[in-house]
Amino acid sequence: MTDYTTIKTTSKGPRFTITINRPDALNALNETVLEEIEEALLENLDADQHRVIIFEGAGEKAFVAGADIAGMKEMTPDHAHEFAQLGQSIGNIIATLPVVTIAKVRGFALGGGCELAMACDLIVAGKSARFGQPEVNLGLVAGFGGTQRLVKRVGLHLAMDMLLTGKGRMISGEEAFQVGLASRVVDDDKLDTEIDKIVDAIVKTGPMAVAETKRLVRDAQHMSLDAGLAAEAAAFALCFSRDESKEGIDAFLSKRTPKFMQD
Ligand code: DAK
Repeated sequence: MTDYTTIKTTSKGPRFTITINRPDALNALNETVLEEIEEALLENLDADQHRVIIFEGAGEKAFVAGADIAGMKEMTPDHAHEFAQLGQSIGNIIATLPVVTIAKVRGFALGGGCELAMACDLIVAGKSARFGQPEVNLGLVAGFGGTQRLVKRVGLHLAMDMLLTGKGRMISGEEAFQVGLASRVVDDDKLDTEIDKIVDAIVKTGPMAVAETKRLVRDAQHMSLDAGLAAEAAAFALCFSRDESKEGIDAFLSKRTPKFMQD
């Protein structure tokens, strides 16, 4: 594994974990963190081995408390544009990876941290989680998808409340689960066990079926229903040209565990 300065990566069987490792700055995202995450995703991930990518923050206090505010102090508009492109590129990579991405959130997930979590397929929150979009407190707008993704997850009025009142409206792990922002919520000390359950479930699924399902669900966010249904029918048909579905169906009918390989 590559040595990084602001993140740690671990590869264990089907899981690849990226730990944002700046606990003294509550894991704030500076350019180095973003570059290292991008490199870890593009160069260290092995699609034949890894089925799940987990993002977490080092320490007990924060997942990620946002973009690094100190690093933005002297930023020029051109530099801010490059920073924006880097952040958006990571969001796109996470969204289009053929494997499942999970944000494991304990403590603060603010600004760019809330947005990084929302870019993932699943958010597993500890009860200590605090989600918020406090960019307006700094005289900024959200820049990593917050104004777009949050409204789709939690609806107009809660998104407006969080985005317009900033630190005035952070939501807990429990509330995030109730409003559909978090996929699951558990006590902090049960987070790892809960993620183990998810990984155990995913390794029993067909990798191509999961990748296609992820693509269809993501595309549904910006497609008409008719176009989405047509894409789903095409993907369903394609399954029948693959060994993966033959194996899944045969295993079920033979009452055995399927052995899925990448086609
Ligand atoms: N950046 C840098 N350092 C941070 C930080 C941050 N976002 N958040 C916390 N820290 C540092 C603090 O400065 C402090 O450092 P020392 O003073 O110890 O050196 C240390 O972490 C511990 O923080 P506190 O002492 O403040 O801890 P408290 O428990 O008192 O308060 C807090 C915790 C999370 C409520 C507070 O730290 C806080 O309000 N932090 C800032 C949260 C915030 O405003 N986040 C949004 C940042 S703006 C873009 C992509 C993304 C973005 C923008 C553009 N492009 C793609 C265009 C995103 C923008 C943002 O996220």
